[in-house]
Amino acid sequence: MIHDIEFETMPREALEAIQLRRLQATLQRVYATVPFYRKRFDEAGFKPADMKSLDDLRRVPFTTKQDLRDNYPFGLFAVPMDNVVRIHASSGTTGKPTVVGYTARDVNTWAELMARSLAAAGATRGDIIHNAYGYGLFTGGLGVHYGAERLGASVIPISGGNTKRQIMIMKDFGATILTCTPSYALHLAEVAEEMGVDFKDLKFKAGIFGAEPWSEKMRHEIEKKLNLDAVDIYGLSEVIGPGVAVECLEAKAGLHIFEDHFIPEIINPETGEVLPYGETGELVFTSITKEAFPVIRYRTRDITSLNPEPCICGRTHVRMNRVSGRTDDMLIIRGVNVFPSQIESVLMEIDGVEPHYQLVVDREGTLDMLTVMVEVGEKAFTDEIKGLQHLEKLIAKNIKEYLGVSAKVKLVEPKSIARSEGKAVRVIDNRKL
Ligand code: DLL
Repeated sequence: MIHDIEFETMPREALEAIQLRRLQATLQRVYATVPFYRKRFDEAGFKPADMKSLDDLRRVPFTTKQDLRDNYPFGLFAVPMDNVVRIHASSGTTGKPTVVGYTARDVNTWAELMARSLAAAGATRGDIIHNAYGYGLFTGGLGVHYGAERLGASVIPISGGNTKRQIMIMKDFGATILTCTPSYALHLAEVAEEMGVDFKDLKFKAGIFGAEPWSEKMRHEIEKKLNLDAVDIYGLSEVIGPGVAVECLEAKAGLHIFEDHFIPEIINPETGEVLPYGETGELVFTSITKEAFPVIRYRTRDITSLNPEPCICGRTHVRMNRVSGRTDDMLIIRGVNVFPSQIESVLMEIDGVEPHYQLVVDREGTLDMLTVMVEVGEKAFTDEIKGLQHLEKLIAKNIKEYLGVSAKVKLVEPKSIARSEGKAVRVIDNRKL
């Protein structure tokens, strides 16, 4: 289902004309109202009036997470606080959170984009949406909530946690769409099984999962265990929250970026050079309709590539491939670059291994040690020791073979790795670097 036929299927030429107009207006506005941007542009010798074609965007300086931190909390807002009606923040792992603001019009834009996203996964006004993204400063809960109401669906604002109660409610209320992180979806499946509830007896048709990286294998696992179609949704607080990009149910092959609101670029994270379609690098966004907190060439640190091929669903917006990791997620283990998602792909190829894992990095003397803790299914765990040792060896061998790094593998009991209600914690780095 396409929520906004006019904009989501707009011919590229018309779309680009709108992008340029909106981009010019945004640059003028931030230059006039945000001292940080004025200074940055001046230093780079860039004037908003220089923006003559979309290609000129590459002349504009980048904005980084550090810039946001330096202007904590409200320094990059482009409107007076009188016009700000909502504030969210993303929890940083270290230090202060990143703070973002919305005007009434921004909240309206966001609701529209989330309505588009839910519709892309097949949701209609007849659906009951069980929304298990956390409500609060995190954008997941309220983002989905406003989109669901905009669509006219019934939304259950269950938020995260109290998992047994969630299972009871989804069953009794007959929810048809599930929204939560992919790791929490798997946890819901696990708890349902313990309670003797079979997802086949529930009414879910689709789930809209995001806020953390997940793999194609994990999609199949979720679809099988929860008996629904699983689509990927992407977003980040700095850009607006969830609803920056979403997969369509028809193709489930990459996420359409809502390009009438955000201009994506892929850059080489080392040099800042813009890369052509298809090449993998760091995703950069410029918002072109936001009022309170516009972002100009914001470096997301997310790694992906863009796919301009037309899609069977009819949307003309470019697709981004799954995010495979973040530039700051990368572990360097004895000189080898390792992304958690690469370990996940190796694990998911092996029978008997569950999609619950954690990477622990320690430093012994001057040597980095990577330990991969991974759960095995009940059946494998009750097997004899020999079988388990064989499995450990096989995992270590595959990691070495595919990633070129030696890891200690520790098989752990089913359900022994902490479950998360929101984003899963995949890496524990004990090195004091
Ligand atoms: O996670 C917004 C969101 C909520 C997206 C609900 C989707 C669903 P932040 O807390 O600011 O915002 O975290 C943003 O999460 O830069 C990515 O690294 C990661 N991320 C978000 N969606 C995906 C996804 C929300 N589908 C950061 N795949 C981003 C992989 C994702 N990573």
